[in-house]
Amino acid sequence: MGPASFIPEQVVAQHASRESCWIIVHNKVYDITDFLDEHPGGSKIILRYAGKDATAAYEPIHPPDMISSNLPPEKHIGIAEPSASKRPKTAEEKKRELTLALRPPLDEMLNLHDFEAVAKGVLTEKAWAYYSSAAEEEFSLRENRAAYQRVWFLPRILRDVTSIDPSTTILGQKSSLPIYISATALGKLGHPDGELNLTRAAAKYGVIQMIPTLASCSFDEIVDASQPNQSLFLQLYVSRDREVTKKYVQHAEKRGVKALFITVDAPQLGRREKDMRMKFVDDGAGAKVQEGQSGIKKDQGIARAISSFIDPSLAWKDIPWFRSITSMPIILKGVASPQDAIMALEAGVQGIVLSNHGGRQLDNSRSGLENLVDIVAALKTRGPWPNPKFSVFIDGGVRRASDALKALALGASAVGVGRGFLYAFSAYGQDGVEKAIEILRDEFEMNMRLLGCRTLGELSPDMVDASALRTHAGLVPQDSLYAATYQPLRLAQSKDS
Ligand code: PPY
Repeated sequence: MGPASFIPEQVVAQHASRESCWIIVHNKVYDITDFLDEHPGGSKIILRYAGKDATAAYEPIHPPDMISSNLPPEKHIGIAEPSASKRPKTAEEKKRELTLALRPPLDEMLNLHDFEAVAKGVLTEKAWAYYSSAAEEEFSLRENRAAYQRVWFLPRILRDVTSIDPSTTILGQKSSLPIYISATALGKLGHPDGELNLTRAAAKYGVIQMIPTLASCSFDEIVDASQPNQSLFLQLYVSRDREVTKKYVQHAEKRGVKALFITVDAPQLGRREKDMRMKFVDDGAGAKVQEGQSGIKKDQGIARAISSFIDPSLAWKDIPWFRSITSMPIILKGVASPQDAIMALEAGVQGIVLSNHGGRQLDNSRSGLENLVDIVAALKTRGPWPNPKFSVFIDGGVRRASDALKALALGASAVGVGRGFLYAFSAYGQDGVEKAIEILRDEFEMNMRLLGCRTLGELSPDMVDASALRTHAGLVPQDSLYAATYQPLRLAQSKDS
């Protein structure tokens, strides 16, 4: 193909079948007929865009160069020549523009819940469904927050708390706060700059970002956007093709990533029904075909549609292999029982994340906070505590510095915040993430001062009362900040209703 191969959109539109399937991505025309059956998300989803511009659907869920570097050059057909009349904006796009214009000024954001409320208004329905959804009844999602309401502080007084320092070291890397940005996928569903919003804000504030395997931006784009002294971690979904995983991990290490967080709680994706239900709403992006006629089944949800590469056979026996391919610290993300915590210690990894994957995997699994108490007790029976060679992290439901301080007092080394930052950039881009970090920093300063802790080293288990943590009977005050943004399940809709 020469640079002058301009293809009118009407010509692309003629290749809209399984026999000849062309799509436009980033103004380039590709013939993906032979690739249809190899697409990890299945051929059906691509066929919705046959003969059309697939950029909006492609962009949030694929690294930008994935199609161009995987398709052989002869399948790069040319450059799309846009038709004179551009597609009119959909009702949802118009609504989104309006809600973006009507966002409250950033300085009205007082806490991380506020970003969630704004994000809910500005995100597309699909993006909100994907980000906010959790598995089945969403019990674990709600429990992640509720658990924090069952731990109470016992502050100390008269300790000269003029200066407060919430900085720490996470896996040997300096961090201005005992919080890291946890991996959340598909950042471009929320904002055109996707995960780069996090990278840039993290650099400015000395916070560590965990890069997700399923980022919308490519791994290299994210690393290229980071500063030389900025620490990055990597979250890993292990592929069925171990060579792919090996290349990815070794490339990350070469590019300076400081730790590898292997996700171990997602051998199959949980049923996020809010996300799955979205597929019953025709977004107008695809051909107007009826289910059954085309074989297109619209019941997958975004996450399920792209998860088939994850290897369900991953097992303890694979840990030595990971050790052999990298010298980064290895952390298992998604540990939820004392037995597994001890097995991780004995397997020689450098840490664990107590997580139920933001309530998105096994519903009814306990919160990381509740597991923390039992797991710390179990680890204490097996060696020194705190153990400088084995870190315990937790994530899920963290929205306040006070949440993090409770976890730290109970033995966590640091705490991951995923959705909190995701909603911050969905609502306000990089500025939102910076504001969210500032809010947390101010909350740390105030809470530590009122607790009587000048440094995180002065926090101790006797500064919290966790005796109610095991109470699951709903004896907690109503969480109205949370309730205002929680979206209950809805009946399926048709486009016209
Ligand atoms: C999640 O959605 O919870 C994820 O961890 C990311 C993801 C996205 C799509 C497929 C599998 C996992």
